[in-house]
Amino acid sequence: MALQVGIVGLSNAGKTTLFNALTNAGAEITAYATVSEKANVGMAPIADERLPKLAELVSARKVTPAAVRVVDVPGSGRQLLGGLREVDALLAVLNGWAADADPARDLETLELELLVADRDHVERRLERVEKQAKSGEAALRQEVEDLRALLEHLDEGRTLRDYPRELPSALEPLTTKPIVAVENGPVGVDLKLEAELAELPEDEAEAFREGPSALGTIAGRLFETLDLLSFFTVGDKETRAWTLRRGRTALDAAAEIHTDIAHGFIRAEVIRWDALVECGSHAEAARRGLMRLEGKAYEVEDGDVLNVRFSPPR
Ligand SMILES: Nc1nc2c(ncn2[C@@H]2O[C@H](COP(=O)(O)OP(=O)(O)OP(=O)(O)O)[C@@H](O)[C@H]2O)c(=O)[nH]1
Ligand SMILES: [Mg+2]
Repeated sequence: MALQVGIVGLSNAGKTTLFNALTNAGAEITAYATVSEKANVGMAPIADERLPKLAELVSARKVTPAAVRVVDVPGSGRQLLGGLREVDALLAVLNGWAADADPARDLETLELELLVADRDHVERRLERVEKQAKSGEAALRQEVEDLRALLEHLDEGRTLRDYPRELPSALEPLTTKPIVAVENGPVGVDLKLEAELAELPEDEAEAFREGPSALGTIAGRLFETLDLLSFFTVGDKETRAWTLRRGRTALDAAAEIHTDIAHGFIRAEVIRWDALVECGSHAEAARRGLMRLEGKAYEVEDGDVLNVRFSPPR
């Protein structure tokens, strides 16, 4: 399951512009607040300069970067924000380009809107569970009590993050998700330019930029915030980058590739990407004794090239 990121921001902050820059999906940008309630959903490839080097080794016919699923909802209304409850992280776009821009103030306003949306979410859940609890089931009665205590906490002007107890497990709050703030404008990231560059071939876009791609920087901050790493699978049919949470195992990595591969997992051949590039081929790497055989519990490291041996399903 690909990682999911939700774009949030006040009306007209540049959310859809960021969505287009990340996904090159060409969603409609308007100078007025969007009236449609349709979310934009797309895949954003994560650039990784190690990938083409690995692909070259095997003359891969297909090169597939890792990708995150990006969801962009118009405005910041409560119902709309509900569409973001399943994402892993939030990207907050702050207007830094308008004449009266005040990104710090906007971030505060946005955080407040997220909190209000979460309070609504808790209240609605409470109403629903109160009805169900009439059946007398103990677990439900307990949840009603927990939700009431939480609502009281929020109504004292406090946040979900500083709630001293564990949150009821059925909740899907927004304000406890990791949040990466992106200032849209001359000081932060020029998203309008990035969205235009996304439509150009990579080498032409590169020539326009002075430093590293702003989107690369955003992806880097997401990786840091979510504690992610990249691993690779290298083959002549397809060479591909994947993302995984730090601390996960070879078995988790296998499941990321395909559930059948995880089910039939026997061993993983592992080599660091730069060692493989230096050797020039898997055969040479094996000859030099640089390919390790690892089991299911092996903790995958950033830059690992994995080849999972598995018994196919019968
Ligand atoms: N000058 C300038 N204008 C920008 C920039 N980013 C976005 N805009 C403009 O701001 C307007 C709104 O951009 P959108 O990306 O549609 O904003 P949004 O946050 O998706 O808006 P809603 O979905 O309506 O909430 C458009 O007219 C954009 O062209 C920027 O970096 N500089
Ligand atoms: Mg929009």
